[in-house]
Amino acid sequence: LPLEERLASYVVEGTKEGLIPDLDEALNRYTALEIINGPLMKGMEEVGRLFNNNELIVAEVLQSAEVMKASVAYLENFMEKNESSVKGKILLATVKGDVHDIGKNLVEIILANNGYQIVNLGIKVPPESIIEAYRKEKVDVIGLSGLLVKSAQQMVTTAQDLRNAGIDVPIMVGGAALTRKFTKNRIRPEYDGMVVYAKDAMDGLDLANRLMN
Ligand code: B1M
Repeated sequence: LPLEERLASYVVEGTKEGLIPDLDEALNRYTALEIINGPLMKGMEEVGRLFNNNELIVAEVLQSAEVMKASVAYLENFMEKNESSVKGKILLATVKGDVHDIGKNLVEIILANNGYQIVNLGIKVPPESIIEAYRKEKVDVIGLSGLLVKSAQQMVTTAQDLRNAGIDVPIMVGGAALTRKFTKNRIRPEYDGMVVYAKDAMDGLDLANRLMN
């Protein structure tokens, strides 16, 4: 198989045999982020498709997730770091009821490598915990991630709870179940501050930079 297809197949097969040498080879041709956004994401999309067709079980998807996480952890060492002074402090959380965190953690890496201080609250984070952390940490932006369809609705609830707590710092939302339209029509009306939608981690960085200026 060509290198790109081999990389995708590690994720699909959920195996790490030979992964690191192939990542090293890929690094001669692509940047770390291009490898993640290209072949590795392609593998994840295939996993999602197979899972949807009942051709994979959750345990197998977990193994794929492990490969993706290991790859991102390795590639992080090769990412450009912007050693500028701290641009701002951003809270990140996967919303209540949702365990998906690979995308959120990628957003953390990209932001942290580009001058942001990150408070990562992890997965299944209820609004109360976000409010508490906001008050303690005084972040500049609250970032919410979610991949399940129900997580989009949970973001609406979270925005309402934040507003009821008197919080109005910008919110950045992202994740596969979300769209720009849902963000605009359903989340934004429920919040007093700005609400922006990021389609991927680089878009998240771009938006964060704009929010801080
Ligand atoms: Co699940 N899962 N999963 N899963 N899983 C999906 C999301 C699904 C679409 C698969 C499918 O059926 N085709 C489907 C959702 C269906 C729906 O709601 N309509 C699904 C399901 C159903 C489930 C379970 C319910 C399965 C079950 O138990 N029966 C269960 C849910 C448990 C729960 O949350 N309560 C479940 C569990 C799991 C695993 C634990 C096995 C594993 C997650 C492991 C982990 O994250 N630690 C898993 C995985 C791996 C997936 C798929 C295959 C891949 C997700 C992923 O990591 N993508 C996924 C299908 C798919 O997306 N193709 C699927 C790679 C990642 C880098 O991309 O997260 O999209 P992503 O992040 C992107 C952007 O979205 C954006 O930037 C990132 C990259 O640049 N982004 C942000 C994300 N957050 C952002 C925040 C920002 C900015 C940008 O600012 C704050």
